[in-house]
Amino acid sequence: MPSTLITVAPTGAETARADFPQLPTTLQELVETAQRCEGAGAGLIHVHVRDPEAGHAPTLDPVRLRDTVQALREATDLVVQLSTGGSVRDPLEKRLTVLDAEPDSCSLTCGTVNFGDDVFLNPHGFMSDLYVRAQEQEVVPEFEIFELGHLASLSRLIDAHGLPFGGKVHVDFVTNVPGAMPGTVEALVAGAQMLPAEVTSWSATGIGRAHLPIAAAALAMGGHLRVGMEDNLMMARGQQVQHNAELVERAASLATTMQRPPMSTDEARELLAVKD
Ligand code: KMH
Ligand code: ZN
Repeated sequence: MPSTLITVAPTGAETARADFPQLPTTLQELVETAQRCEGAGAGLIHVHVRDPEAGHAPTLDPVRLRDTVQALREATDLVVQLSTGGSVRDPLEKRLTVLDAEPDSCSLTCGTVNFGDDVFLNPHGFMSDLYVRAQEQEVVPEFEIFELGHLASLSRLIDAHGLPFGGKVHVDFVTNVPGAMPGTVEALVAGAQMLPAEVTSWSATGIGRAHLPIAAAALAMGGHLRVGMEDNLMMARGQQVQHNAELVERAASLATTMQRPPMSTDEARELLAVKD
């Protein structure tokens, strides 16, 4: 029976801790979150680090990043993926240094995109540098697709530099960001039909109210799942998420019902070909 990679994105860079106190932002909370989510069926954790001494703001501080990777490795078997997207205010040069923390995987967004009232910058030169650095530093990228044209940028990167470290190509559709690709079945089907031939697996997430319908559509289409408070803060209308494990549990239950049970962390490592 084919299984499902469940990625949890527990924190993100956009939600303020002051507005949502259950958001995990300290290292201790992140580790506890990772352990519970692993128990609930997650195979990979997508991490944005916060600085509790600076109002829980997003940070790319190299020591915090390295400590976070190490703590998650010691406490769980999850594939540890660091965000190189950071927040919309992080400089490109600093985003490249995320790889120095030696995560298993890193996100690599395949183009600039409108991001609510902001712009999330990913010019071609930056993507190229990140792609090559990830190859050199033996980190497996996950290609974030916020717009269908990002798939053409991914092809351009593969054509120019060859396959990523490990030889697999995993794509994640991030749908329903205000101003970008909508969180609709039609958009997801269009994306899946346009995937470059080199792609070996894909997952999808829907921001906000697209979270559940995109998960259901992705499962039906043979894709994998990403869930978490980075993308969605509500279980249902009027019912806030209290812990990321609730979203992982719901995803695992849905996947099991669809005869695609959650994959183990070993299977996740094999799927993505992360370094041993
Ligand atoms: N925080 C967004 C600006 C990623 O992690 O690579 C970018 C983002 C994507 O979350
Ligand atoms: Zn992210």
